[in-house]
Amino acid sequence: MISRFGVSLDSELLRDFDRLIARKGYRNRSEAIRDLIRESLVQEEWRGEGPVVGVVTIVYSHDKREIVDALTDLQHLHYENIVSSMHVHLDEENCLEVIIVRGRAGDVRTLADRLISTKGIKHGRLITTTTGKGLR
Ligand code: NI
Repeated sequence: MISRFGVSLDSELLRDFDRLIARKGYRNRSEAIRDLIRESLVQEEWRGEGPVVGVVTIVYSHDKREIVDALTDLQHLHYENIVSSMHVHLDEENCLEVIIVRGRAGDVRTLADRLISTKGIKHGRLITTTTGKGLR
């Protein structure tokens, strides 16, 4: 079932919004607003106790063996929160690791923080997404 509702807002804000959604390729405001609402709901899931899914990306130099060891230890310690991981050799020196994580938001965030804060990591990021359950 579809519900319709009206939204009142500043015309300059609406103009900026229309420009933004056109650039992103949305066909209409409704699609863009639906995605904004879903994004808020997903971020709310991450504040709750329910299960979440995320992706951790880390870039580091494999020359530093202690980083590789520390990352492996961490992933074995938290194997219950790790679905899968992929390692890409970016060049002679740099590695990209992509780790799919799931579980309770707090546990997953703690694991991501520990991976990203491992000494020697050049760049790390947690992408917060959803199991899709309960999201329309
Ligand atoms: Ni590598």
